[in-house]
Amino acid sequence: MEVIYSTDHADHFPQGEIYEGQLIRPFECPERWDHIVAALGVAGFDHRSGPDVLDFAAVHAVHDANYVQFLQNFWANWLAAGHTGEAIPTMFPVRGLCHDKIPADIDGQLGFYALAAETSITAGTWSAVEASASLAQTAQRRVSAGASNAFALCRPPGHHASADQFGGYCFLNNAAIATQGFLNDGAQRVAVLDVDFHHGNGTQTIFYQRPEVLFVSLHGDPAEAFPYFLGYAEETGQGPGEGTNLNLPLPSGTGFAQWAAALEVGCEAIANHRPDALVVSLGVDTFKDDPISFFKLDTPDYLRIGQRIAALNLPTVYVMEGGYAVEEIGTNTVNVLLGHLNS
Ligand code: OKP
Ligand code: ZN
Repeated sequence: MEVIYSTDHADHFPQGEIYEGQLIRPFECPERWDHIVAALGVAGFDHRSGPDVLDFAAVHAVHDANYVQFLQNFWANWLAAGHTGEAIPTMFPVRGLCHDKIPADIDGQLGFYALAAETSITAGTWSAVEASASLAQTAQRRVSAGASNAFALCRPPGHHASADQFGGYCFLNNAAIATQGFLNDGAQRVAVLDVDFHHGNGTQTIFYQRPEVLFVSLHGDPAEAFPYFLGYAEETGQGPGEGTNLNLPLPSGTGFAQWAAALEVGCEAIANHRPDALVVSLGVDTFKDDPISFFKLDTPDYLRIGQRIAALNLPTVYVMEGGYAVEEIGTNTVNVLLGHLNS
């Protein structure tokens, strides 16, 4: 399995995350990447490449052009406004205080395009975000060109990013860009399987009305877990996309037996969709010791996840999402890939 990766991820290293009333060192940190690369090395994943230059065709097909421009130009505009610290949104268009007009002021824009306040924008954020998206696109193009599978070691992650919102550590939706890339390159139908602990609200909304993309997500029940306002089982798609969204929310304490039963339901739905390609939003924050999640998966379980996904027998792109038990993130991630290859 080819690994697509880039050291540019390190350009995004926010110093602060608002968490439980304090500004803490963010859970989504550069060392996550180091641990994954180290584990890939130990496991012999020696076929590694840098990304091709990002082609914005697929990006603009899933993201709002003004939003992309906002991200691209944000730091220059922030500095021009006289701000020097990293940018943390504090006010949002919410119930009763909501308009489609984009504020002229950069602070207003920051809130307009944000869905949560834990995600800072820094000087190097765009560089890392662009690189991260290019990894997903490069992996997709390798698979569209005939490879059976590929792993895009994305950082920052992407599945919370909607067409025009960042948050939950995400800016561009890497999995959605890969999915759209498959369609652009000739796939009739694509499935996205999101196994990150958190619901992939961004990916869901991007494809909610699109019948050719099936979105399946296993995640912590939104009544109890971020992103709180989406991810319920009753969300099944809309209009022409009705029936192509499958949410499998699970309760606190879910262990592998229960999680694997939900995976089985998800995999059957994927097989029924008859996709030409599969994109896996691979988060390993389902791990028992993850500091911000509440499932109880253990390291060997990740081998079985990869095996089950491989049994779908589809051209597959794995796109890295979350995982915050930093010491174990490498082994858990690599176990999914090893399970896939040794199924
Ligand atoms: C990103 B990914 C809840 C705090 C939630 C944000 C979590 C973002 C997860 N009390 N913080 O899906 O791994
Ligand atoms: Zn997550």
